[in-house]
Amino acid sequence: MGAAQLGPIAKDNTRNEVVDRLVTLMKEASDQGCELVVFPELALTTFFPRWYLDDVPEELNSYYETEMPGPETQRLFDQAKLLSIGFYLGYAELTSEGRRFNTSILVDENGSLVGKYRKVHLPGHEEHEPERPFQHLERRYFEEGPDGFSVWEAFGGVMGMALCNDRRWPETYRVMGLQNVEMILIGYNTPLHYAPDPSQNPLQSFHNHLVMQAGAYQNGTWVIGVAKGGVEEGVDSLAESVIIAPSGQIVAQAKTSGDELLVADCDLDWCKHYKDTLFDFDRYRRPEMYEFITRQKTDQ
Ligand code: CDT
Repeated sequence: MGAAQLGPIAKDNTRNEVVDRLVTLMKEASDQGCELVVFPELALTTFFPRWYLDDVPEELNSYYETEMPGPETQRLFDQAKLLSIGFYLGYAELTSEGRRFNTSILVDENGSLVGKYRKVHLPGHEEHEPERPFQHLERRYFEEGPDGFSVWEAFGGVMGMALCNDRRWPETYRVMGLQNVEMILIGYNTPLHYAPDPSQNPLQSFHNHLVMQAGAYQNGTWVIGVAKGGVEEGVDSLAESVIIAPSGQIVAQAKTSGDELLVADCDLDWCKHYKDTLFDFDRYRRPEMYEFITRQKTDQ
């Protein structure tokens, strides 16, 4: 497995410049024997939800893909096929009906689409909040994904996808865990400054690993968390990409906040150690005790 962390993408970087970086990391992954390489969330552009762009709609639209592959991304699919390597890629999707999603895709070693995921948990806010040092307008620029968490049989196992904020919610992992997932791929963009409660700022790193390690262990699955990190357009974002085993242990971690490939040998049979023992769902789960979880959002 390769986890291809990206450093910042500037506002005026072209798609071609970004795809060059992705291809370089993909080739490196292939050279190191990877079968699958994971790129971050919104990996083709800068993290544009940091700006309120209602007065410049043509700029806003420029951040979305209307085709996948499109003219600039076809190269990535061709390269994958040439190298016989799969990939996960996050991007902003604009559908032919004009719907906007924060999306990821899983592509196999023949360059064919395995599955598509549209982000379920959209963080941030809908309206311009000028008092913030920067915006987090995912709730303005995207619709909540309507399809939930699926899994796909690919790469000799059961694969799942999620995006960034999803990783903080235990339901994300459990819904896929219940479908016997063996590897969950998660791209993220996490600013180090959290405006609604800056007391959380120094805990970003801790929380990042806490949730993904817990999700891996409690569901007996691999979790691959891949950042777009570093200072992007003045906003510092968490790096610390990781490959986490079903034991909850981190087996590889990024050392930089730039473009960096992490590699690990991920034996999917390791999942069985947890799925067939302590977390034997069939034997030990008590779903009738958990009805609150799907009946309501809160205790209201
Ligand atoms: N991209 C994304 O989902 N980022 C959020 C930032 C915190 S909410 C403003 C995250 O959960 O990491």
